[in-house]
Amino acid sequence: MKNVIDWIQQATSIVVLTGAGMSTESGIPDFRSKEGRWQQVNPLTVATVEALKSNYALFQSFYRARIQALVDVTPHNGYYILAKWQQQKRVTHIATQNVDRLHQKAGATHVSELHGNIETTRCQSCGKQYDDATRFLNEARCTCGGALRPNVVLFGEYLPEEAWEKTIQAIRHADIVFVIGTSLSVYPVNQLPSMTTGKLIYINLEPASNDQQFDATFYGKAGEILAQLDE
Ligand code: BV8
Ligand code: ZN
Repeated sequence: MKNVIDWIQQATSIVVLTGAGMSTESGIPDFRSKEGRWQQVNPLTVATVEALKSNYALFQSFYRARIQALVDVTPHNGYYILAKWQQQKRVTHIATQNVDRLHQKAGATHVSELHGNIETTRCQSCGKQYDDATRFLNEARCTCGGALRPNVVLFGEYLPEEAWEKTIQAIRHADIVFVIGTSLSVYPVNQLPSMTTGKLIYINLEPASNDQQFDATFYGKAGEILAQLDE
């Protein structure tokens, strides 16, 4: 712990990469833990373009429930610590696989949303963008008649290019990369940690199969460990 606090104090460019485990302390379940979403539902039946096309009602109800569950959710203290480090210019880049926008709600700016977000919507047919989810929740159809969908990256889809490129650049130039609350099982984000020449730090409730690459590992709750590091 003390070593890592020294590294943080000396660093000039810290990059943060988060996953669903960063949001469980705010009450949002993750995907692959015991209580994770993918224990109840097979992602291929709800989070693919094939799912959208073959069973739109199921696709819509899956995402509707997640959008509605976000209404009363607020960021926990760990999110505020990361936003503060960003304001202090210690953190130079935040990238997330989460679609919940909790980093932004805690005051972080310029967050690279590698898997998109669930608050905005687009048309699967014409690509028209809607800046909230109202029309997706109520009418489900675009003005063109096409099916609406959240602006998330479904399995089999490409990641948003700008967010991806910016994150790679930031990671290459980082002194420290924090990887927080992710099982590192989803490609291509799981390729990012190995791209740094800086120190690599992992904060997660449990070990991951590919965590030998880290210079320091903290197994526990992200909010609690970030509070200890923020001394
Ligand atoms: C792509 C948005 C190029 C939507 C998500 C076979 C078939 C089909 C596809 C593939 C295949 N094999 C490989 C693939 C590629 C696939 C992939 O990697 N699949 C894996 C799962 C096998 N990847 C893709 O399809 C990607 N695109 O490859 O494009 C391409 C294109 C065409 C053809 C070929 C190639 C796109 C992936 C994006 C998918 N969309 N999200 C939505 O949210 O509905 S990803 C999905 O996993 C989740 O949604 C989440 O965003 C993401 C990452 O998960 P994690 O964040 O890591 O969450 P997880 O639950 O796994 O882990 C949480 C961890 O936190 C746990 O370890 C837990 O212990 C810990 N934790 C819990 N609480 C705490 C905590 N830690 C600390 N503190 C706590 N309090
Ligand atoms: Zn349309």
